[in-house]
Amino acid sequence: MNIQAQSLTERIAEIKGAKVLKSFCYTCPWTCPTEVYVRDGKVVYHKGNPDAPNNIGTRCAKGMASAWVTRDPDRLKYPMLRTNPKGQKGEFKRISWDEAFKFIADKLRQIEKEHGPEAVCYLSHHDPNSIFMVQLLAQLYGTPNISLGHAMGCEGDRRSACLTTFGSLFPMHDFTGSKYVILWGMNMLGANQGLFESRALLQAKKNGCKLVVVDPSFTETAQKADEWIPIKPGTDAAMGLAMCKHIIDEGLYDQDYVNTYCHGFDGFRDHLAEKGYTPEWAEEICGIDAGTIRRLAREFATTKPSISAQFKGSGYYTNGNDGGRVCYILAAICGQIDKPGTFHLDDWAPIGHPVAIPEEAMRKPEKAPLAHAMGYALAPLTGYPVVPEIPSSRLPGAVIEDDPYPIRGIFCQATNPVMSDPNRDRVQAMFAKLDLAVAQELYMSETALECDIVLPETSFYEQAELRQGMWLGPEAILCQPVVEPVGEAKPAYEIAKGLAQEMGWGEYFSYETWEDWAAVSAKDLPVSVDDLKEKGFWAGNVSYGRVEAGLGTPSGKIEIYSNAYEGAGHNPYPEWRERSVIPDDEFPLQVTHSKLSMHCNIVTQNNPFLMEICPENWVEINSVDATKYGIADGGKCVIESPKDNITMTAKVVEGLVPGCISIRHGHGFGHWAMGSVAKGKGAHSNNLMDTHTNPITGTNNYNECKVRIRAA
Ligand SMILES: Nc1nc2c(c(=O)[nH]1)N[C@H]1C(S)=C(S)[C@@H](COP(=O)(O)OP(=O)(O)OC[C@H]3O[C@@H](n4cnc5c(=O)[nH]c(N)nc54)[C@H](O)[C@@H]3O)O[C@H]1N2
Ligand SMILES: Nc1nc2c(c(=O)[nH]1)N[C@H]1C(S)=C(S)[C@@H](COP(=O)(O)OP(=O)(O)OC[C@H]3O[C@@H](n4cnc5c(=O)[nH]c(N)nc54)[C@H](O)[C@@H]3O)O[C@H]1N2
Ligand code: SF4
Ligand SMILES: [Mo]
Repeated sequence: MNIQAQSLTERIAEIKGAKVLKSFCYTCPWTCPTEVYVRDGKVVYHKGNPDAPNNIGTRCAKGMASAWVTRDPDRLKYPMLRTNPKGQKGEFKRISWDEAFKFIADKLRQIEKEHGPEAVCYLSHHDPNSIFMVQLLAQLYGTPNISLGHAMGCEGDRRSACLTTFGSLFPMHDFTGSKYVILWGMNMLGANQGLFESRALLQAKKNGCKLVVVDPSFTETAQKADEWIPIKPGTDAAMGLAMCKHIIDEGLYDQDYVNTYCHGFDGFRDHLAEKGYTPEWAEEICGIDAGTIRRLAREFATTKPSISAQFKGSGYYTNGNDGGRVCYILAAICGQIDKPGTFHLDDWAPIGHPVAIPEEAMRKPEKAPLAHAMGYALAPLTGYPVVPEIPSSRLPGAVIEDDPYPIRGIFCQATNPVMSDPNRDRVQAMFAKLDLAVAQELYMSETALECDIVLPETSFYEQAELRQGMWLGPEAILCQPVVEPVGEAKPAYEIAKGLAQEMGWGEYFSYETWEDWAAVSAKDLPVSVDDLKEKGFWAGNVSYGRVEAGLGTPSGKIEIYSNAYEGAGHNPYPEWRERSVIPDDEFPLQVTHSKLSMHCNIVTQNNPFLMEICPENWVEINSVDATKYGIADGGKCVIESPKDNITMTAKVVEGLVPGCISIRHGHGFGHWAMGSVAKGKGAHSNNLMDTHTNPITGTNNYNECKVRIRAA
C-alpha cells in the first residue's frame, strides 16, 4: 500500500483544468450517477451528479474511495489459463485473448454436443453489461440458465413475494409523502444508505412520519426510528399474519379497495380465522407482546399513506417467502399500493437490448430452466412463475449429481459464489467437477482460483454502460469510460464480441465503438446517446395507478390468494411454517447476517482507504449471552456450527435479541486468494452453513444455522 498524502493546494491544482465526465458508480448495486474529473489519464476527483434525481449529488464512503480500483496493483491484467488439475489451489499462466476465446468456444461446443446448451449457466451479481453475454448465451447458444443479481443468494423471497402478489419484480418506495413506515429487516440507513429512498425516508421523518423497524438488531435505521421491534429471527410471518388478522377483525381494512383490486380477500379472512393467527398466538412465536402487535396493526391501518417494506432480512429462512408475502398483503388490505407515499411498482426506462439478433437466429432451449426443472418456480396450471432465477444453493447438485439435469459449464461474471453461497465446501466441489468454469473478474477471487480460465474485466471507470437508474420514475443512467483499461482488461461487451466471433456469431456483435451499441439500446429513449453523455441520465415523470390499470398477475389483481402458489401445489395463502434449523442445547445460538456500511459484500476489501476505516468484519452478541459464554468485547471468539468453525472478533452489544448472533458479512478474503490489502483480514462465515434452500422459492437460507460460541 502506498498512499501519498497530498496538500490541499496540490489537490486543487490537480483538479483545476481536469476534464469532467458524467458517469456512475458501481461499487455497490445502487449505481449512483457521478461526475468524474480526469487529468492526464487519471481520476483526480469525483462526486455525485447533483442533477440526477436518484442521488442528487450524494455519495457514500465506498463510492468516494472507489477510484482506487483504477490503480490497484492487484487487479487482474491478462487472461489466465489454469495449469494444474481442478480441486487444487489454482495455478495459472498468462495467455492471449485469442487463445482465451478459442479455449472457451471449444469447450462450449463440446458441452453442447454432449449435454445440450442447457448444461451451461451464466451467473452474475454485480452485473455490469451482463446483457451482452446473456444475449450470446441465452439467445444464440440456447441456454435458459441465466442468473442476474445473484437473486436467490440475495432477495429471492422478496422478489418472489412481489412477483406473485403484484406481478412485478423490483419495487421502489415513495417514502417522501408517507405518514407511517414499517420496515421488516430492511436497513435503509445502513446498506441502503446510497439509495434516494433513504433520503426520502429521513425527509418523511422530518415531516412527522412514524418509522417502525422490525429487526432482531438495533440497526442504523432502528436507531433513527420511533420504535424498534426486536423480533425473534425468522418469525416475521407470524407477526405479520397476526397484524392482518387484527386489522380485518377490527374492520380497519379498506373494504372497497380489497373488493375491487384484491384477489382472494374473503378466503384470506377465513384462513386467518381457521388457523387462529391471533396476536396472542404470534406473541409465543415472535417474542413481541400481543398488545404491541395490536397497537402497531391499528396504527398502520389508520395512518395513511403508509408503507410496509422488506428487503431480504426476513428472507434467509425456510419460511421467508411467507414473511415476504405478508409484508405486502398488510399494505394491500389497507389500500396502500402504487399511490403517492406508498409502495411503488416498477416503472422502467425503455432501454433495449444492445445487440439485434433476428428471431430466426435465436435458439430455443429444449429443457426447462433449472429452477422449473428442480420443481420450484413455475406453476404448471397457470404457467406463471413463483420466481424466475436459478436456486444457487442447489446448483452444485446439478453439477455433482446431475440433479435435475447435468450442468457442465459455468460463467461467473462479477460474482464470487465460493465466498457468497452457503456451504463453501460443496461450492468448491462443484467447480472441481465442471468441464468449463470461467471467471470474468477484476481480481483473482476465491472463485476465480477454482476456474479453468480467468478473464480480466474493466472496472466501471474503464468502460461504458447504459442501465436503469434506481429511482421512483423511469430513469436511464450512462457510465462513460474515463480512463484506459488496466493491463489487457476488456469490458464485457468486448469479451462477448470476441467470443461471438470465435463461435461464428460475429455478424451480430458488429459494433466498433461503445457508442454504436449504446445507440441501439437507447433507440426508444426520448434522448440521444450524446444527450446522455452531456447530462449523465434521462429521467421521466413519476406515475402511479398501476393497480387500477391492471397488474401482470394471473388474475390481473393483487393476489392475496396466489394463483401461482395454488398452481404449483402450495397453499395459496401465506401461512406459518416452522424453520428447518432450530438452536438446541448443543448449538444454542441462532445466526443472522447483516452488511457493513463501509464495505460492499466482498467487493471492497482490497481498498486501503476503506480497510483503514473498517479493517475486519465481526460478530455481534448481546451482553447477556456474552456473559453467559465468556465473550469479551473486542476479543476473539470461536463460532462453531455442526459443520465448521471460524474465529473472529466479537462486539458485545445491547441492541440484539438474546439467543442470536449477527455476523457482519464481507472480509475473510485472502484465506485463499485476492489482493495484498485484503489478505488475512476478518473471517468468512459461509462454511458454517449447510445447504438449506427455501422449499418454495429456492432462495438460499443463510440464517438456517445454529452455533455455539466461546472465547478463542
Ligand atoms: N454498505 C453496503 N451497502 C450494500 C451492501 C453492502 O454489503 N454494504 N450490499 C448490497 C446488497 S447485495 C444488498 S442485498 C443490500 C442489502 O440491504 P439490506 O438487506 O437492508 O442489508 P442487511 O444489512 O443485509 O440487512 C438485513 C437485516 O435483516 C435483519 N434480519 C435478520 N433476520 C431477520 C428476521 O428474521 N426478521 C427481520 N425483520 N429482520 C431480520 C438483520 O438484522 C439486518 O439488519 O445492500 C446493498 N448495499
Ligand atoms: N454470509 C453471508 N453471505 C451472503 C450475504 C450475507 O449477508 N451473509 N449476502 C448475500 C447477498 S445479499 C448477495 S447479493 C451475495 C453477493 O455475492 P456475489 O454474487 O459473490 O457478489 P459480490 O459479493 O457483490 O461480488 C462478487 C465479485 O464481483 C467482483 N467485481 C466487483 N466489481 C466488478 C466489476 O465491475 N466487474 C467484474 N467482472 N467483477 C467485479 C468482485 O471482485 C467480487 O469477487 O452474497 C450473499 N452472501
Ligand atoms: S451507494 Fe455508494 S458505493 Fe453504492 S453506488 Fe452509490 S456511491 Fe457507489
Ligand atoms: Mo444482495
